[in-house]
Amino acid sequence: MLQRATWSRLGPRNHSAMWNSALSGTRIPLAGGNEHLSLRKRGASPMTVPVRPLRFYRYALSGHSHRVELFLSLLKLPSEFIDVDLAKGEHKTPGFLARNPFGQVPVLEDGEVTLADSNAILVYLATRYDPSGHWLPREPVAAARVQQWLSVAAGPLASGPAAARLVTVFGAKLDAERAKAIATQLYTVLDPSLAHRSFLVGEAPTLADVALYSYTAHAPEGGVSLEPYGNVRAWLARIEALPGFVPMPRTPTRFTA
Ligand SMILES: N[C@@H](CCC(=O)N[C@@H](CS)C(=O)NCC(=O)O)C(=O)O
Repeated sequence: MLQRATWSRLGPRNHSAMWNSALSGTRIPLAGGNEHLSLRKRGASPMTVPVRPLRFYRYALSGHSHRVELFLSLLKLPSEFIDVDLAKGEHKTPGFLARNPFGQVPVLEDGEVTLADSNAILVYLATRYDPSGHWLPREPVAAARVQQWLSVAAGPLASGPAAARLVTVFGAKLDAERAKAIATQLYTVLDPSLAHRSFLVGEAPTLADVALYSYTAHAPEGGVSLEPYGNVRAWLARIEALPGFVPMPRTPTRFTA
């Protein structure tokens, strides 16, 4: 049986001066110095909220699910969570396969729209429900940079730290050493790229940060230590300080780095 948990995050929260300036159309400098993200002015695009709560099919210990859960919370969108028990194979039942033929969580339903794939869902939510425009900037270079990191999330993040954690937490029969080597390569690139900017695509958080957060924060559960990567750890802390941040549950494992 799919378990349902009603969950809703509505109501005003304190926004930092940066977010207020973002909402009012301030130009936020991006990495590299010469590029700027022109944020849409308040009211320039319709501020839409779902007619009814979004239905979110997830597995609580899945980083792919968590990145969507995190973004729903950051956007304060009313949502209903439906827990899919992967251990019991609920993701391979006809009912679930009708929602996602790949038989994977997460899946989002918004009225008549059904979407699978975490990054696709992030893009949908940002495009539809983020009036500020900063989570998925339209400025060409910034948009391309966000996409670049989404590809990293679907590539080395999945085959590196996420795969290493699958081995230690879920007993997956994967090559743990290879996964850890990919993770090391990834964080060796990621760490210096965060040396001179607050977030992956500049001074404002974007979908890039949401997509890379969950499996990076939980990399030590897979035996991937973040100790050598001070910039990465500082970036994780900045994401955790965002209004609306929600963590993914930690999984105790004897392999934790
Ligand atoms: N590309 C997909 C990957 C999702 C994924 O790997 N989901 C895992 C849980 S983290 C899953 O459902 N695995 C079950 C399976 O593949 O059978 C996404 O980004 O949503």
